[in-house]
Amino acid sequence: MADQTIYIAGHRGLAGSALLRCYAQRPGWRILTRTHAELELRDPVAVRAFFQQERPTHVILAAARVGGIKANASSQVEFLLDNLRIQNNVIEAAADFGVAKLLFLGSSCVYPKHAPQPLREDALLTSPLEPTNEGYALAKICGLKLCAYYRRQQGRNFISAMPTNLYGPHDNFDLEKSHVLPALLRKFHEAKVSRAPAVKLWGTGNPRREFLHVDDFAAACATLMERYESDQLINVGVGEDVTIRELAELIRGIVGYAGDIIWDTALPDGTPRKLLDVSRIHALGWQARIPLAAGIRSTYDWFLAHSAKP
Ligand code: GFB
Repeated sequence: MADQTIYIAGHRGLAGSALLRCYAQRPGWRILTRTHAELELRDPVAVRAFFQQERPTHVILAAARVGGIKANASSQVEFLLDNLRIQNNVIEAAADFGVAKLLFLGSSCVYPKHAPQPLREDALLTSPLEPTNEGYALAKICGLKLCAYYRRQQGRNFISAMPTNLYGPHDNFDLEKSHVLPALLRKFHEAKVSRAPAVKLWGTGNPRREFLHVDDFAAACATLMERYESDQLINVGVGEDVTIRELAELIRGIVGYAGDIIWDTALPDGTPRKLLDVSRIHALGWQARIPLAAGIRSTYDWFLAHSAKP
């Protein structure tokens, strides 16, 4: 155990920083990280040189270009190209330099827009994708397929997990690029501070989403690194979802904002629902523990301590 080195790619992001916290508490692991300035994962030469020199035994690929519905829909070129480049470089180098196990992180948006709910792993590639994040989803599908092909063709122990919408500390709170949960925390907080009469949210509020705290997700990843060996992808979620309207009411209460909510229906709803079927990962003994309200409260505390500009 002592000579195992895990490379956490993307350790400054939402998922990567939680993985860093998780593995820092686990004995026997040497943790390897590189900032974006130190290692450009889109550069195949730099990635190969890094793997050749550092020789990680394990890899979790949490580095990706990510964003909410607006960023995804307006930058499909970058979401497709950057993610393909990052994952192709890291997965190929991991294979060529003898990595013992690699976990690739996908997303629940790999499933078709109108697949039956809850989304089972075998719904993959059964009908068209949601258009607002098609570029990102296609890149993630290529990544999970590449891992499966390496396993089948070369016997590599590469696996792929599909997380639902994640949230928690170190999330992106930029209103143009963020996902809904951090965006709403910031919008309600700023409206409370400025005593604004109303907050404008996007879409109808009717879509349903599932939210998993990123510390629960990191624990799931550690379970998969220990216990999951298959060319079949595996969902990581809570098993229950809420409407965006219910989420907004919950966050408004936690932040303590008394004003109104206006739904801007000119902005897109995205996929109507993406609740994951989590029976496969429950069978491995993992399940989500952090209740949504408690997770939002601690994320709001983190936001206040780190990014709030009153
Ligand atoms: O989290 P989100 O941006 O992405 O939006 P997706 C979820 C829902 O919240 C959509 C609504 O129905 C939005 O219209 N919403 C309401 C808002 N107000 C806001 C707001 O102020 N900001 C944001 N961002 N949304 C992403 C994908 O889809 O989910 C990615 O684009 C990825 O590919 C990620 O899979 C997990 O859940 O729709």
